[in-house]
Amino acid sequence: MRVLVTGGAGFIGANFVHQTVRERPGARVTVLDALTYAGDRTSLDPVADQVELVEGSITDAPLVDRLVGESDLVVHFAAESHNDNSLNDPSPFVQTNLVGTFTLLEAVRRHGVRFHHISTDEVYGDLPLDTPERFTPDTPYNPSSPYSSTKAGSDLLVRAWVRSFGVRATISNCSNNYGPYQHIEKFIPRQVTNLIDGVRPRLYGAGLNVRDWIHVEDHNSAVWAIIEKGVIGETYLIGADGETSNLDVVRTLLEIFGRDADDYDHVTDRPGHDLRYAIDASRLRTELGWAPRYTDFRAGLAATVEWYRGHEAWWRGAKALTEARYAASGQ
Ligand code: NAD
Ligand code: TDX
Repeated sequence: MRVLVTGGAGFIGANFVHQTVRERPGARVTVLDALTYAGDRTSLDPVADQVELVEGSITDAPLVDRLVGESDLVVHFAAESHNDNSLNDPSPFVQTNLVGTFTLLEAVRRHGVRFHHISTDEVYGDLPLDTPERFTPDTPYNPSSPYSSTKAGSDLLVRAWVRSFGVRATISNCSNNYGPYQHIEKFIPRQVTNLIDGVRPRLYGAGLNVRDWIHVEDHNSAVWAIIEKGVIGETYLIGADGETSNLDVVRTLLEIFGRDADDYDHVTDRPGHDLRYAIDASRLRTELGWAPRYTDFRAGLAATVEWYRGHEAWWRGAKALTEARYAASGQ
């Protein structure tokens, strides 16, 4: 099977390519990635001789048409993915997340190619802190940020292309991922690399916001379950019952690093900061028989810390610039 992976030099996409090469020897993988600040070709080094990397944008219609025409399946990870960046400059989010997804949909429509769209639980907005309520595929869309609204728009484009044009597509909306190769602008790798540098972790606001953490390997095994067993036109929520407050994440990291439990700082909160995300993934478990393997969050965090300790060359070059950008926003 010829698989085109968009955004395969980013965090989740690169881990997806590694997992696919490892577990599906029959798959021939091509990556289409614009290698923005968030993409890194070295993330594909471990599989470089088994994967073709095409540097280019998903908004480049002729390039997309050619690559889609040579594929049996498109798995679409490429996106502008960081909420804080979307608050500073929404423009690339509209281009990549909306126009890029539209460009891919038109190509899979022309060529009749199977499409899987990777999306986020943030399309549903947020939940109160103190309820048992969780997101389901029936939760109304209510995105908060330029990032989540462009992801919501991209999901709706996929749904319309399925209904109006018969495109063979599925959608997954996943909760917060952690693991190797995540850009150090994101919460967990930012604090891990701060702690490696002896810098105190930085919590937005009071740190009470809750995220539903899932290991990236579990996200990607769920994506394959949907590709292989999912129903065309359906939306699947991916989550692993990992609800944790940001403060508790920081406390666990401090404990892993042998630092004092109060060794962190509160910084300026994110405007419009979503309070809580929580996924009900029962459909994925009951209908598709999927289950997560990384159920011990502390062990997963400790392994992630070890990965960043062992791969300083991968992240060091971006650290000063990333922190300078945060400093400009008081974060
Ligand atoms: P990332 O920012 O680490 O990687 C994005 C990749 O897309 C990068 O390699 C970048 O170079 C590439 N890219 C950006 N614009 C492009 C363009 N115009 N053309 C081609 N490539 C382009 O993001 P990630 O965290 O790996 O997220 C991947 C996908 O998963 C996104 O669609 C995101 O919305 C979704 N998602 C992420 C999370 C999470 O916790 N990180 C959770 C749920 C869903
Ligand atoms: O330094 C920080 N301090 C802090 O308290 C940073 C960078 C973040 N935070 C908070 C904000 C959030 O409550 O930590 C939480 C996680 O922040 P991010 O890593 O920026 O993730 P989030 O905004 O929740 O979005 C992530 O999960 C859903 C991904 O970036 C999205 O791509 C995905 O769709």
